[in-house]
Amino acid sequence: MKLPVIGQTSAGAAGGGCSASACGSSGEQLGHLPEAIRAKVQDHPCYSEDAHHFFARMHVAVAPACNIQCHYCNRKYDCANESRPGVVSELLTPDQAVLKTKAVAAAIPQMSVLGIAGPGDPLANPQRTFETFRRLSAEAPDIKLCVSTNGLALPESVDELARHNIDHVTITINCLDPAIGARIYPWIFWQNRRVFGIEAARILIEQQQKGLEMLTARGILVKVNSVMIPGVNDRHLKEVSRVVKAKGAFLHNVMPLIAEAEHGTFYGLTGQRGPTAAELQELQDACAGDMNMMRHCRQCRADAVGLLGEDRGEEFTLEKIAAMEIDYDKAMQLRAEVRAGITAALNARRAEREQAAAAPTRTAGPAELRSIRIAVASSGQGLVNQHFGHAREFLVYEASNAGVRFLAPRKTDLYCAGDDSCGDGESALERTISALSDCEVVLCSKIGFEPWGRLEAAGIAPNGEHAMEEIEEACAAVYRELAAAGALAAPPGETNRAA
Ligand code: CLF
Ligand code: SF4
Repeated sequence: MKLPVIGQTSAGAAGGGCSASACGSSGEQLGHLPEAIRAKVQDHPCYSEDAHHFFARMHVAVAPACNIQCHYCNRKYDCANESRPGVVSELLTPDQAVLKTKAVAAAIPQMSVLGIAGPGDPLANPQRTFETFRRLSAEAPDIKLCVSTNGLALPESVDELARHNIDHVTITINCLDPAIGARIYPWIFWQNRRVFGIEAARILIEQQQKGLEMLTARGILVKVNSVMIPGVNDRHLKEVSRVVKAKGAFLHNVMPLIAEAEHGTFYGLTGQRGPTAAELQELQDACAGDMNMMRHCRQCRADAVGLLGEDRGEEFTLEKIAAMEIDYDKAMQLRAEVRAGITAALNARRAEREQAAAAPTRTAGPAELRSIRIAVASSGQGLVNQHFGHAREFLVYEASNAGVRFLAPRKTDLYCAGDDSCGDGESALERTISALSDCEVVLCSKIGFEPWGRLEAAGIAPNGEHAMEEIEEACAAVYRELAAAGALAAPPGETNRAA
C-alpha cells in the first residue's frame, strides 16, 4: 500500500500559502493555487519546498548600507535578517553583479532566482539595488527577481519594485508590538535623524505593515521572515503569523536567532540564546495553524550561489568570471531546456501526489503506531543520493501512519573531507550524532564501517538500501518496514503525533 505524502499546502490553508509549504512542506500541492501564482512559485527554491531540491538561487551583494540596527546584527557582517550571521560577502557594483549573474546563469542552468539580500538592506541602497534589477530584467528576463528587506523604506519603494517585475519580496517582521520591538531594534534612521526605542520600533512596524499591504494589493508575493528570539518575541510570533496572513502574506519563515559572542552582536555579547530545534519546530507548528510555514530555509549568505544548502560562490569570484568564455545565446537555450525538463518532472510528481491525497490510504498497521524521525543525506533532486560522510546537512522528515512530512534541515560538520585522514572526522561524527539524536534512521547512499557502528550504538539505524530513491518514498518505505517488523508500537499513553 502506498504511503501518501502529507502536503501542508492544503486547499484550506492555501489562502496565504507561503510556499512554505511552498516554502516548506513536503509533498506540497500547488494545484489549488491560481495559475498566475502557481507559475510564480513553482520554480522558486524558497517559495516551494519541492522546487528547492532542483532549482538554485543566487544572491548578489550590492547593498552595503542599512537604515536600522538589529540587536542580532554586527555591521561587519551580512544582514542577519536573511543571512547567517558571521559571514562577509564581497561587495559588488551593479555592473559586476550583472556580469556575475549572467556567468552563473550560464554555468548553472537550473538557477531560477536572483535575490538581493544584503549585506545591508537592499532598499536602503535604492540606486544600486534598482540599477541591478533594471539591467537584469532587460538582459536576463528568464530569471525571477527577489528582494529581502527590513521594511523601513518599503512603502516608498513599492512602485519601483513593481516597475521592475519583482514578484517576490521578503519582509523581516519580528513583532507588531513596539514594546517588543524596542528590545530588538535599538534605533532606526528615519527622515534624516536617528530615532530610538519604542518610537523607532513603532515607525518600523508601521512601515512594514504598510509595505506588506501595498505589495499584496499589487499582487506581489510576500514572504515574511521572523527571527525567533526566546524570551523576547517567541510568544508573540503566532500573532504575527495570524496578522500577516490576514494581510495576504504568502509564506511565513520563522528562523532561529543565531547569537554567538564571537559575532560581536548585542545579543551575542549579552548571552541571549537562540531557540532549540524543538522550540523552533513547536513554534512553526503553532503558527502553521494560521498559515503555511517555510521550513527549508538555510539562512544563506548575501552572496550565496547554488541550491539552498550549498554554496558555490567560490566558483564565481570576479577573477574567475573574467577568465570564463561564455556563449550566452547557447546558455539561454540550454537554460530553457533544462528548466522545462525539471518543471515537467516536478509537475508530474505533484500531480501524482495530488491524486494520492485525493484518495488517501493508510500505511499498513493501526493508527496508534508512533511516528518516527528520519534523517536523509541528499545532494539535491529530491533523492537519497549522498554519502553519509559527504553530508554537510541532513534533511529531517517525520514519518507516521498518516504520511511523511519535512521538518527541517540540520546542519552538521563534514565527517569525511575526501582524503584519507578524514580530518576532524571523529569530533565531527560526534556532533552529527548529537544533531540527529531525535532521529531513529539515517538514509544515505553509502556509509562507512566506523560511522555505521557509532550510529547504531547511539540508537540511530543507518540505512543505505534506499539509495537513489525519492526521499518521501524512501521514508515511507522505511516506515512500512518498521511497522511490519512490529517496531512502531506506541508506548502506552503516546499517540501518533502526525496522525
Ligand atoms: Fe534569496 Fe530570500 Fe529571495 Fe530566497 S533566500 S532573497 S527568498 S532567493 Fe531563501 Fe535563503 Fe532562507 Fe532567504 S533559503 S535565507 S528564505
Ligand atoms: Fe543588520 Fe539587516 Fe538588521 Fe540592517 S536590517 S541591522 S543589515 S540585520
